[in-house]
Parts: sequence; C-alpha cells; structure tokens
Amino acid sequence: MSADYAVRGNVAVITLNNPPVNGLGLATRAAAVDALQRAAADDAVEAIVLMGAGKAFSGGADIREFNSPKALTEPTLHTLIRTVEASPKPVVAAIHAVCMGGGLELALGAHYRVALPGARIALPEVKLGLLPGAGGTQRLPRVLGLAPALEMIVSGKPAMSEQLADTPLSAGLFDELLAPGSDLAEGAVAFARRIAAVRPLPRVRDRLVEQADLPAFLVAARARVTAAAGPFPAPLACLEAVAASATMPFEEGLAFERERFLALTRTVESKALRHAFFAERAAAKVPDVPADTPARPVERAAVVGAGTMGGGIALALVNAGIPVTLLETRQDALDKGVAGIRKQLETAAAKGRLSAEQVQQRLALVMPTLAYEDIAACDLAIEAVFEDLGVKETVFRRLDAVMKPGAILASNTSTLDLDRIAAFTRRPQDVIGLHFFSPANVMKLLEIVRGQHTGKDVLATALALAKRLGKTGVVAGVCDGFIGNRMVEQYLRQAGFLLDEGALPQQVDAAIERFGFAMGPFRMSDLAGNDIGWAIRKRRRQEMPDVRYSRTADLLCEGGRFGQKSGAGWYDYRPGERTAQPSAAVEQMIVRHSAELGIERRAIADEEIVERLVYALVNEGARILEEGIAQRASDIDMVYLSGYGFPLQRGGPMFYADTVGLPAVLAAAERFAQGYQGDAWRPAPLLVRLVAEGKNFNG
Ligand code: 3H9
Repeated sequence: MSADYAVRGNVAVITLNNPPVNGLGLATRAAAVDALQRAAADDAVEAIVLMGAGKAFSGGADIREFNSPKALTEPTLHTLIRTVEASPKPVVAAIHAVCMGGGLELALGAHYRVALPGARIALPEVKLGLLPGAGGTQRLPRVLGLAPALEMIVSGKPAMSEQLADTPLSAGLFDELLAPGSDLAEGAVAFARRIAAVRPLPRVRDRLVEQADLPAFLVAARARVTAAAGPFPAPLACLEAVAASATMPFEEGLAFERERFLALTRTVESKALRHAFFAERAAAKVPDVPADTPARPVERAAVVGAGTMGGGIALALVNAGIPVTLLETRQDALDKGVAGIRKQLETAAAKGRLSAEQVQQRLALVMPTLAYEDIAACDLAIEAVFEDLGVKETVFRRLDAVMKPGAILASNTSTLDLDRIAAFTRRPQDVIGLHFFSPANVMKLLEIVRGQHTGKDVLATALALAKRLGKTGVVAGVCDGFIGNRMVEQYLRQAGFLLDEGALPQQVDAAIERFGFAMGPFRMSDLAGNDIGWAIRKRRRQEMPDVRYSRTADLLCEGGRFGQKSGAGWYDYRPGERTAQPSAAVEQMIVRHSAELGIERRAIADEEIVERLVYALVNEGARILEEGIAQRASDIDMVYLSGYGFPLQRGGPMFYADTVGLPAVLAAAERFAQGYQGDAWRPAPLLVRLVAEGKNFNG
C-alpha cells in the first residue's frame, strides 16, 4: 500500500505512504485515487483529510519515473489532482515538513489547506530543468498573486509555511496554520469537521489572477528571467506558463503548461540536472559501508598548516560551527593565517552575508597554536602542509605521537600516495584523505580518499562531515591525482599539445568556455599559478619519464610567467587588474616552439579543441572507473560538476559522453590516435567494451 485509509468519525484520513518522501509514483497515485473514491462512496464520511506519512507531505512527482511510460500511465498526477478537486466532499490537505513540486500541486487541488509551521513549501521543478507540470503554474498565481508566484516558480526556492500563511493577499495559501508542535492529523480533522457542510466547495481554479499592469510586468520579468537563465530553457518556460495563468482560461492554461512540461522533460539540460540530483545522493553511498555505520564524533578539529589551503579549511569548519585549533610552525605564518580568516569573515560581513556578531562568534572558534600538544584532544586533524612526501612524513609522525586514540588523521594531499602517508603512523585505519579544493570554504567538492586500511567508520565520518560542511563528498581510491586531478592531467596535456600544433591559449580557452566551462585551462592555470603544474611535471618526469607534455608550459615558467600573481602568465595582466589580455610574447614563444619541433602550424577548429579536451577527461574517467578508483560513473560527474566547473547543463563528462554516444567518443579517440602525440589516445578498455556491448557509462 502506498496510501493508507482510515476513518475518524465523519472524516476519512488518507495518508500517502511512500517512503522516504512520499514521491507521487504510479502506485501511490493509484492508491490515493482509490482511497478518494472509497471516501466518496462512504455515506458516513463528510470530509476528507489528505496527509503524508513520515518526513514529508510529499516531495513531488517521482523523478525516477520521468521519461518512462509510468509517468503517463493512469492515474497520472493530473488525474489524481482532478479527482481531489472534483470530490463531492471537501478535501483538506494537511501539510507538514516537506511539500514540494507535485506535492504542492496536489495540495493546491484540495479545497482547503492546513499546515504546521516549519513546513518547507516549494515548486523546485526549475532546478531539475522543468516547470511545475501538474497545475502549479496555473494555481499558485491564483493563490499568491502573479509576482510572488512567479518568483517562487522561477527561483525554485522553498518558503516556510508560516511565511506563506502571512501573505498580503486575503486569500493566502493556507486556511489555517496549526499551533507549533500540535498533532497534524488531529488539527486537520478538527478543521475538516468545521467546514464539512460549507457549500459551494472552494476551488483554486475559480479564483482570478491578480496583477496590475500585466503587459509591462511581463516585459520586465522576461528580460530579468532571460538574463539569469544562462543556458537553461526552463526558467523562461516557467515564466511563459505563469503568464498563461493570467492570459488564458484555466483549462487552456493547464494544457499550455502540460505541453511545455513534456517538452522540457525531453531536453538534455533537464536530463543533466536530474542526473546531477541523483548523482549527488548516490555519491554519499558506499556499497560496503552501510548507512547505519556509526560515525565518530567530530566536536573539535585541528588544521595543520595555516596557508591558503589550511586557512580555507579552517574557515569551512568554523562556518559549520566546528571549533578549530590552527597549528603552524612559525608565529608569522600563524598570524598571517588567522588574519586571512578574519579578512574573509569581514568581507562576508561587508557583503551582508554575516552579521558583526556572527563574525565574532566564528573568530572565537579559531584557536591558533604553535604546539602539537594543543591539538592532542581533537577528534580530527586535517593536514594541509606543503605537497611533499618528506614534509607529510614529519607531520604524520608527530600527529601519530600526540593525537588521542580514535582521532582521525586526514591529509589534504592532492596527488600523493595516501597509503604511504598512512604507513608513517601506527594507525593506518584512522588515516583518510580529505582533498579540499581552493578556496576550501567556497568550493563544494570534497574528494574523500579511501586508503587500503581506512576504517569503515572513518569513511562514514568523512561522508557525514562533508554533509555538515555543505559539501559534496565523493569517495576516491588511492592513485596519483585521485579522480579529479588525474583526469585534469590528460585535459591539460591535450591543451598543451594543441598549442604545439597551431592553437593559441585564447582560442583554446574561448572554445571550451563556449562549451560551458566556467574558465578555460589557460586562464585557470594563470589564476592558480603556473608554478604548481611546473613542480608536478618535474616530479612526474622522474617518476614517469615516458609521459610526455608540451614544453610550452615549462618555457612559460622558465620565463618567470607564473600567472596573475606575477602579472604575466599565458596572458598579460595590466597592473592591479585580473583581465586576461592575449600576449604577443606568449604567441611568439609558442610559434617558435612549434618551429623547433618541426611542426607546421595548422588552423584547429573549435570543435576539435572541445573534443580533445573533453574526451581526454572521458577516456581517463573510463580508466578510473575500471580500476575502481571511482565507485560509479556518476561520482566522476559529481567531481567535475562540483569541483572543476564542468557545465551543469551537460551533466558531467561521463554523462556527456553518454549523450554524445560512446561509439562517437571512441571513433574520435581512434582518429586522434593517428595524430600528433597520438599515444595519449589509447582508448580505455572499458570504453571499448561498453561500445561493443552497446552500453553507456551511466547505465
Ligand atoms: C515534479 O513534481 C513534477 C510535477 O510538477 C509534474 C509532474 C507531472 N522523486 O534529498 P534527500 C529521494 S518534479 C523520487 O537525501 P532530504 C532521493 O533520491 C519533483 N525520489 O533527503 C533520496 O533517495 P535515496 C519536484 C526522490 O531529507 C531520498 O528521497 N520535487 C524525490 O535531504 C532522500 O532524499 C523536487 O524537486 C522525488 N521527487 O531532502 C524535490 N525526492 O535515499 C526534490 C527525493 O535512494 N527533492 N527523493 O538516495 C528534494 O529537494 C529533497 O529530496 C527533499 C528531501 C527536500 C524532498
């Protein structure tokens, strides 16, 4: 059963029961329609309460059903809502906790709505690249007024029930807001008894949409929504559907909404957003670490190293309310680290994101120290020192000596072997990688590196910590660069080879930025500092002499062009400015280098640039998947969406490859293998196998 039926005196209580959030899948819809018919047929019943079991009224339509025949199988959500609205006996929606999407649309079909304070009310379909497709764009404007409804629908943001009960419009969304903490069923049944005899039954569809000077309002709204929508079609479609509520009769508006909704479900942008929704939730699951694995308490943390990374990590922790002891070896470095944290908090306050009081509260959570003994009692220590195994060894031996038993020892290494780091301690089960991305207090991605001996409870703790910090935690196995940096290495190699062959940095950046990346590889490298990659390549040259790179990046660094920080990198920068200006000197250097290699430079199409950069990610991603470094293709997508600026509308590199078609990706790799530095294009065995089997990365 996915809807329960009970009768309390003269009131039938129908309870949606489809854990975890009462998604309105086919079985639930069918059970709800049955229950409504049963209540209609029962002479003892004079009114009906419709509510949800567990932690939600309803989270909306079952997203997994879209693009499957089930979504269109009767009873559809429309039919359910029509059944509610056409009920001869009054239906009272009793709302608590979560009332979103199709859940809210269902409630809007009811004759009355009562709610508990604290319920989150939203039409968040736009975040999935959709519009509310079960009457939400037609009914919400009739309840809230056009402008507030449009704002809710286009932003997808939740509002609290108590805010919406208090709208300036006399009608409002809720007929009664129950007392905080009161019993929902009891309150709703009492309300239902009071209105049981009232006729005619009030229907939202019969109300008028209110909006002064509609044409002017819509012109301004269209301009605003178009500007903010970026590459996504859904926001404007939301607006047009909401506009229809004011310009068309109700049924026509519904049909218009329905047609737009179905068109959006077929867009690649919506598929990508839905993929990202489920990918984010899947990433939090590790097959051999059950959800009920007890996590260790993290009440106090230590951060070792107060540089840019350490300071950012400390800030991420205090922003989540976790006290941090910040450890450095020198007083000046410690002072600089604390000053950096203070500055960031004050900047947030200046932008109105924090109050002066919050700044003080957060600063009070930072305890600077030069003594390892001061962090001994912390539950977690995160090392963020220089990326060198010798330096890490010193730190981990000290941590092992001082930290209390059961403390988690984490490394922020981005490339080094976590198992070797763990072996510096006598407690490898307590060692884990927590790879934050800079700026650590801003970036959503947290790569959680699972060592050979990392304890399951330590992994569970890291996943819980990621959630607490508001980050997307993705588990990676041990290898050079883990998921993100190992893949980006291939992407950057291709960017370099493209320069050797005929492209310029500004062309490569522009092509990939048009594809949707936030920043191209050369602008990104100038921002991060070109010397970082230089140091990594020097190390790699010793460890892996066969792996080749374009020399251009080394030549750049040998000329002291380290990026924005030195006023010159792949681009020129005017003093005090960050705008990248194409550099004649860099162009000369690149052209000279091609000549030295004996390469006749050729015009390279943007399409080739995009394919070479993106498919390089995909091919390495396939290896990472096959080696079990990533648990699933969607984890790789999450890494790239949340940490590397991969365009959200394309769903991540592996999802994108699926949408292009793996045979096309493989054919391109084989074509590139015939060209310059073709060795880099050996197709990953998994890619070859999936093509042979006619399968995709994401199933
Ligand atoms: C819609 O309604 C279309 C209509 O307008 C028109 C139709 C014709 N479906 O987030 P959590 C799963 S579109 C299926 O970790 P929380 C989720 O995958 C829908 N599954 O919990 C996860 O599964 P698992 C509009 C859903 O407490 C589990 O529930 N609605 C759905 O942090 C727990 O999720 C939305 O866009 C769903 N609708 O947050 C709401 N919702 O355990 C999207 C959740 O297997 N959902 N699941 O990994 C949310 O925003 C949050 O999940 C919610 C709960 C606030 C509800």
